[in-house]
Amino acid sequence: MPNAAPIIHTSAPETDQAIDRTVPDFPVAQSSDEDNYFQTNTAPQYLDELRKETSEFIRFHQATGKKVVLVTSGGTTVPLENNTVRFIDNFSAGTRGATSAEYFLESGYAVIFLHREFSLLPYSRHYSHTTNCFLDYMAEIDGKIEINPKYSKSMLEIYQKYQHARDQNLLLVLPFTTVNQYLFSLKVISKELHQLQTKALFYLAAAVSDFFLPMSKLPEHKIQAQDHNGGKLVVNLDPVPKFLRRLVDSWAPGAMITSFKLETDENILLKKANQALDRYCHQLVIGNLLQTRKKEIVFVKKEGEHPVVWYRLTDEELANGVEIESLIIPNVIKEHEEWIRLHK
Ligand code: 9Z3
Repeated sequence: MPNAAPIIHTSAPETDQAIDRTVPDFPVAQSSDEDNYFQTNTAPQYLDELRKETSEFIRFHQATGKKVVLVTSGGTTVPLENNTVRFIDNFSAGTRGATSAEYFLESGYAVIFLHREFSLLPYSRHYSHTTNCFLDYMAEIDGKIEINPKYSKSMLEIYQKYQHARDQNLLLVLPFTTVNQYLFSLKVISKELHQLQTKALFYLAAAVSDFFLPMSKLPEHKIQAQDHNGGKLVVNLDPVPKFLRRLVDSWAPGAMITSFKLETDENILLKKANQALDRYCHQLVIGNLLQTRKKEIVFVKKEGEHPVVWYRLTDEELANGVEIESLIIPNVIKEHEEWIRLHK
């Protein structure tokens, strides 16, 4: 839950894991190999705590009988230094993930929300990253600070849903910052979710970097301008391993897996979505373009009567605040129900 004192924090680098660069012949990671990734990159120190929290949450919902969805959300950072001053990042604010989590909760799912720390959270998203400062939602009434009556009705509705999720232990909020933290967390959570078999759903909306600097190549300290040719910094990144393959065939076989495919060129979106399905053999790819992601998305499946279906909002719906996730989630849930039915 987004409670007052979360135990795990991810945004500060673990500097005591810095590698001694004076040791010669430090092995260079073969990052093309998925399994090798987890041997040559260091696990976050809090990983056991994350496993414990996940396992307790899943055990709790084995008893309630609820379906559990893992929603990943937000961008990942790629540190360029171990004591991280510089890093590569991407645009994602976590709107898709935070919004989707709310619709899943309202549809009766328990949600594990693995998100980029300080990106949008379910429910608080309505107030946290708007152009309003949170103080703009307040008003001084008779010498006391209160919610501005203009916002109080809508805020009460959101607050009640948020409290319901808290009271019923329906939302487990777990953070990551770097792509390395994301990958280790995904693996651990997936293996825990495996226990739920078909009742587990993966909804991978985080914008995960395709490139990273393996720990074996990461400089310990801030890169100095004079160390480089003419003050230029040339960054040579490795490909991030194709973790989806492992997720499908060994971390959580049995679960239904939905991934997102992001492109900026509409001419290649469907081809890339199909390629992902061929490569990883999971159940559903949701394609979207950066430019229109809040307005239209496409479901791409391998089989079935309608392997490609577009969902679109009209301009009027958009202007009235209708969210595309209100179309996405019921249809993902339909696919999940069908998945459970077929694998009984
Ligand atoms: C998405 O495509 C998400 O819908 C967005 C949401 C990141 C576009 P916002 O956070 O944006 O609401 O602003 N996520 C998946 C992106 C991704 O990295 N997919 C990988 C790929 O395309 C596969 S897992 O290769």
